[in-house]
Amino acid sequence: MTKTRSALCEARMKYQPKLPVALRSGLRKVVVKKGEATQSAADQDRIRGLFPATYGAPVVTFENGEATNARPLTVGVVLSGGQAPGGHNVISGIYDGVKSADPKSRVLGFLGGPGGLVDGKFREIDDATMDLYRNSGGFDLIASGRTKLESEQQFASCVQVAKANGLDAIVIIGGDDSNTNAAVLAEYFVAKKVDCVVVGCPKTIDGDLKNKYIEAPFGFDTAAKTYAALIGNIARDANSARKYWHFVKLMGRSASHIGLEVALLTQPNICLISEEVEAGQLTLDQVVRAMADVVAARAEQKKNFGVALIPEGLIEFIPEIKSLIRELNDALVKCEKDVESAGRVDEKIAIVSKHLSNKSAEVLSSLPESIAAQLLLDRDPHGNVQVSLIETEKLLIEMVGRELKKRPGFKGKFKALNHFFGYEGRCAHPSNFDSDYAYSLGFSAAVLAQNRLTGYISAVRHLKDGAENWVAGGVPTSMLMNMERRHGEDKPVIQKALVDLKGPAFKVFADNRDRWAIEEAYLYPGAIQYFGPSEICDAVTETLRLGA
Ligand code: FBP
Repeated sequence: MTKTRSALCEARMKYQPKLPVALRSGLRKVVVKKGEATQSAADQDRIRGLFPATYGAPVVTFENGEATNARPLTVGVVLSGGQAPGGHNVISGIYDGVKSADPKSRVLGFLGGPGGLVDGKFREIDDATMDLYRNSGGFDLIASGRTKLESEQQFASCVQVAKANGLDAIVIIGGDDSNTNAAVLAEYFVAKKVDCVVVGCPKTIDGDLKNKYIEAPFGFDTAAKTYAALIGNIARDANSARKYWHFVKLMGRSASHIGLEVALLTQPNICLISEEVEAGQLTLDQVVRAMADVVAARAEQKKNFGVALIPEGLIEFIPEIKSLIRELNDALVKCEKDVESAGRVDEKIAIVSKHLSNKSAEVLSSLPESIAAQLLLDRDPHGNVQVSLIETEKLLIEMVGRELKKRPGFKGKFKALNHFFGYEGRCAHPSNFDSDYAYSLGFSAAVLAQNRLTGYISAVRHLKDGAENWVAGGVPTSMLMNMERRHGEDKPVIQKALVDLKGPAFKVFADNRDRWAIEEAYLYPGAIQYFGPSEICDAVTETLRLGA
């Protein structure tokens, strides 16, 4: 007979995630301590106006004490946006949390993301089902989706669903856009006097959902370590065969946190950091010339090989392309249908260019057709360019190749292979860190639910100090917000945390990259280890370790 589960799946189902001390005795032994009042990341007056009921609430932390409000809770759970390792552990944390308050508590998993909540489609999770998914990767227990909650009809349906199922709380597990959804829904429920709290949990492999209180989203640790394992293997192959350059695009929609973390773990010859490109106002040509300089310098030493990391979001950070995308977002709203119905890419470019400034129209037509076509593709439901579909790694190989041909002094060879690592890491078995952290976030969400704290996002702090020192609590989601232009309109959204160019992680990278460019200083981190010495199995990301 064939197996139904791998040996690792079997073993991971038995792993008991670690919790912060305050949560270890269950919800009946947790009380809430209120801290300082908060304000939004920017645009305070506008955000306060949009979130009158939930704006400015205090940060809360959880401590041991006798809870007087323990009762059976019915909690609805939604997995939203891109997959991230640890999603099932948030659900098991919520499940164990509410059951510790009262075994009659129920957890309903809404199917396929926020759309499942709107449509009232769910599966009730029981012990046997939950046990099968503990510490597993993926979101397949209930699946995810990217529906944006924005219409009155959608909100009214959520009210119906919450009332019909007696929901005490809805937990939305998601990234910046999904937690924005959660905050908007929380505000709507208060306005409509619906007795159901809405809380969020910070998820995204991109690593960009963080602030002073949310030190990292779950999933970043495992995804970065998975890519680092693959890139370490590629670096060793490059160093053995000594004939290929490997250009690797790494997922992470905007910020370059994944690229930076993976660079610290593997020490490649080149790693572009989008935030630095933007800060230096570099043009695409300047980026290409800098890459070609490294290829040429290595070729002088007869090293016609290397590894270059390219963050997925790079294209959006090159100033001229950033302005182009901003203009395109507005322009496409005006001529979407005509662009769609035009057959050839040059026709599409001609149509949209009528709505662009001369400069942006020029930039658009200067790009290879395949890239221009990708920039004209549909935005996701939140108005984001789908950067994972833009083949920046191929564009750069082509442009670096052309640049080297123009250099009479270049006597080396440039044979380059392209890779894109994204989906390879999003559903990996969560590392011990992500298993523990996601479980703790879920448990904290259950505490927020028990204490009727709506409009909050679950937060666990002091992450680099080991679970015994973690501090659990929550922060008002409005605290993370600012106004941004989406689909041609100003919208409240969670501000993305970009790589801090003055931070310690970037400094270590910047201090060492010239040496990494020329030497083969590669580190080979290998696959994530789940069993063995704690310094290997429980290691946090370099980003956290260095305090970035
Ligand atoms: P979230 O922000 O929803 O966590 O998604 C992250 C991400 O993995 C990005 O890194 C990537 O650009 C995007 O999702 C790809 O999503 P999709 O597969 O839906 O196109």
